[in-house]
Amino acid sequence: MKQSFLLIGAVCMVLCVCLSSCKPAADTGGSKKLVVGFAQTGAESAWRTANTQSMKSEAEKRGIDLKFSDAQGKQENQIKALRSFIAQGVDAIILSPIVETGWEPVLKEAKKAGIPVILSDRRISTQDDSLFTCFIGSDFVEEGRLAGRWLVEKVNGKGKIVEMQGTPGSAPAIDRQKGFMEVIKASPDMVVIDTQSGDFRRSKGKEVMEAFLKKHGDNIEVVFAHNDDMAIGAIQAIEDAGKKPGTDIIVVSVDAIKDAFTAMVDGKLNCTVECNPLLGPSVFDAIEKVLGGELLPKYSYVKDEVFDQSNAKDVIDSRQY
Ligand code: GYE
Repeated sequence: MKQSFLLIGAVCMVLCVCLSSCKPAADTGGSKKLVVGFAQTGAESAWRTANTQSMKSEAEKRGIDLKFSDAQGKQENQIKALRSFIAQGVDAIILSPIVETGWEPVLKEAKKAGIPVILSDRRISTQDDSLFTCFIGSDFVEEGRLAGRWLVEKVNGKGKIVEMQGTPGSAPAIDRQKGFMEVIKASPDMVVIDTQSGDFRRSKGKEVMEAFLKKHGDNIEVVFAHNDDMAIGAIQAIEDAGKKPGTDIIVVSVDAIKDAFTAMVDGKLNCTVECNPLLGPSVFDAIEKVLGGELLPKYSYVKDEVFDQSNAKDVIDSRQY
């Protein structure tokens, strides 16, 4: 009798410990759904559309209630979204920060509320790393280096370059420029003759390229665009000016979206450095682990590849975005 009481007691204890420590993440059995807020930057590029899609479909697959907010390119909208997620008491927050700075106050509020914040895609600049749980995305400095290395080899260390930057103050714009400059500086005959932001948008890329062509004319030998959408806009402007993109002007960019592969197969884009937007699976893995009490590495980087006209045809059909 005494023994069976002890046994029942032990079973109860195990059950209680499990019920109190197993967070809803492990609870896929249909009781409480995990609620996650996602503060997305906007819909500025094909990369972004693929990223949103990856997050949404992965949440659906896992039965997670995803509260999605599109900030339409404005940091103030992202901050508002974060405050609303905190007020709703979500289990976790995913933030793709538009710019690097200005996040401390709202992240302190999330920390105080005990809500883990996963930075996805873009990092922030802060002295206090405890304000976010972890970062998952690409190494943008390395992407800039890869673009630079490919270009130096292509033009034999000599070329007049115009640079099309992404959103001012954003991690990918800052870091891709940094990595690219680091590499080309070693070749004194590689010169960036002008630089402008095209905000990661196709239409802006076209406008900026039109202005570059007006100002510098035949002097432009290379376009380095911080993303494919701007490069594709630039390609249109180059064609409108009666020149051959990919031949008269070398075009290099980042992201490796499907349209970039089409442009490479058509001979209009020379090279793209991959930046994988399909972050849904790793971000939700991280969330489930964090809510289950696991410690994660602070920074996890996705591995990216370089594609150019020599291999574009072989891989175009296998591209997922
Ligand atoms: O390269 C660009 C998008 O943050 C990596 O944002 C992302 C960048 C991507 O708009 O196309």
